[in-house]
Amino acid sequence: MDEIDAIQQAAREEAASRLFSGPVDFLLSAPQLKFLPEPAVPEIAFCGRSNVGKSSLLNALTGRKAIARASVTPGRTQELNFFDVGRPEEEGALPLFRLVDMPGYGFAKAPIKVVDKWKALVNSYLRGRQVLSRTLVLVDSRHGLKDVDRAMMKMLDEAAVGYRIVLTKTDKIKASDLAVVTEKTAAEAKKHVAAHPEIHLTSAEKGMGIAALRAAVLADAMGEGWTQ
Ligand SMILES: Nc1nc2c(ncn2[C@@H]2O[C@H](COP(=O)(O)OP(=O)(O)OP(=O)(O)O)[C@@H](O)[C@H]2O)c(=O)[nH]1
Ligand SMILES: [Mg+2]
Repeated sequence: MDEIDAIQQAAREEAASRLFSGPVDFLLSAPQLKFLPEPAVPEIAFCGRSNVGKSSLLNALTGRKAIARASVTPGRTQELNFFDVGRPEEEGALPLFRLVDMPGYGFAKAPIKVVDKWKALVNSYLRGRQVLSRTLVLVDSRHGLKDVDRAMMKMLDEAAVGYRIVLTKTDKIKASDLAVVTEKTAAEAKKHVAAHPEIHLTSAEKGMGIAALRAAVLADAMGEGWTQ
């Protein structure tokens, strides 16, 4: 990154940080597709295996401790939860965009029927939602990509939904191991047409990578294009 890039990046992060520290409000929780909000503003969805840290990352990005419910028990988030970001002053005005916390996949402990219901809800939303701008695919940095993640990435490729791969819980892994998993993940991302080539390294716990991801999410929500 040269000096001008670094200055531009700092300015983007500053703008994103200001926006995210402004109004962020829980809108609604949709247990079925028919309860989705009107598709009125861009949406950014968080997906990944159960317990990977989706709700915690949403909290970290918005600087709120518990706007999204996180838990040590996998299967905590069971519905599509919508959060409004950037609510204007005027009554009834639409927010700038929405973040969508989703149930995790690959969770074997809930009854199979329940897991199938979550899967159908998440997949139909991801495949069919017109206002979905981008998706974040979260991957535990200690485990790297698993087959369920690859299946999700393939589905997003086919649905032409652009996504960013976000490695989570980087505070729990040695720097040398993190470098290896990042490189492997980047090599796989290159083979997926809808994957952004950059791999985001984050810790919701320690704040690593959060400012940069905030700026990326804002750019995605505003429809700034990227290609491989
Ligand atoms: N050390 C560390 N722990 C984390 C981090 N992010 C999440 N966790 C922990 O991981 C557990 C799961 O976090 P959640 O945010 O609930 O995960 P989720 O992906 O939303 O889980 P489901 O809703 O069940 O799919 C919680 O105990 C969090 O405190 C992180 O960056 N570092
Ligand atoms: Mg959750």
